[in-house]
Amino acid sequence: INGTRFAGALRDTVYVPPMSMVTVAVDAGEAAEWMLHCHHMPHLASGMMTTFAVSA
Ligand SMILES: [Cu+2]
Repeated sequence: INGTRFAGALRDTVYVPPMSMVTVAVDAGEAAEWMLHCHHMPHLASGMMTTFAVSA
């Protein structure tokens, strides 16, 4: 978060502090289209959701 690496368990959610940037390393496990989104419902409803494609 903000350029600082942190250790810990594998996770499927990351808290992003306001005005911060997070870089995520992903092992998708299989070629597919994956979704990522904000869990704050007003944000989700206003479009903070996208997909990314992993190809073999
Ligand atoms: Cu959000």
